[in-house]
Amino acid sequence: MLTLKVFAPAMGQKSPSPFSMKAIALMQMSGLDYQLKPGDPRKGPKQKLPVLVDGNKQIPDSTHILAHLKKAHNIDLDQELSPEQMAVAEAFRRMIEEHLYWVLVYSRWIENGDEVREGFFGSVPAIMRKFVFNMIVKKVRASLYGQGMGRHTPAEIHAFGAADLEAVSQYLDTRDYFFGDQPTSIDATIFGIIDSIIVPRLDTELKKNAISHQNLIDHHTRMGQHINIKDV
Ligand SMILES: N[C@@H](CCC(=O)N[C@@H](CS)C(=O)NCC(=O)O)C(=O)O
Repeated sequence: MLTLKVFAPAMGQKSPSPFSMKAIALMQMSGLDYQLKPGDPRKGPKQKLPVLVDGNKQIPDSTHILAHLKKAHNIDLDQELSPEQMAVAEAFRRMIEEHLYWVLVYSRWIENGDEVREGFFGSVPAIMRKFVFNMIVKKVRASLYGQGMGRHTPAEIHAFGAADLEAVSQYLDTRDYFFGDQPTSIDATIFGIIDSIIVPRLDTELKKNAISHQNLIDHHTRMGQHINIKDV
């Protein structure tokens, strides 16, 4: 039996991470039998989640999980794509996962710290909660600075988020899914990030921006129905 380890549900999401939501979408799209388990990133091979456990193998990273589905289970979610579409998908995936993701991190941990602290660490005794949260925020700030996003002003960061969402929305256009009427792995990536932007009850510029693109909201709803997210 396959096991997908993700962050436990929080802030209204099945898992409060775009990569975990993407991995859930990929597993649902694969049609394979699997169980979902809350994981601890510190115990994972790369200290991050999601991790797929397949027998005695651990596969960390949503990209490697996608590749594993193809290699080990002969399930290629992108088999209908042309080489050109594969290239476009790869470029959008990098933009979402290596750029837009950091705008999301900023909007959560830096701009909405109080809500995120209660949403993520509500079960931690109150006396410890601020301490644990402050320690993590320190690490998040350092990561944001190291990656580069954290060196910009709030207005600049909001503009980066708006431009990335605009690009996804423009390319998606009026199609049901990114490349037509059938979802592929890039739709799982888009689902993961949009879910993480719009589902938590946080008042962010990024969310305002996302919900101004009706085709992104419709895509999120459509993907949610396609993968039966309510039943996960
Ligand atoms: N490239 C990885 C990224 C996974 C990732 O960044 N996960 C974050 C949560 S969104 C994480 O586990 N962070 C824990 C930590 O950094 O301590 C993937 O695609 O799975």
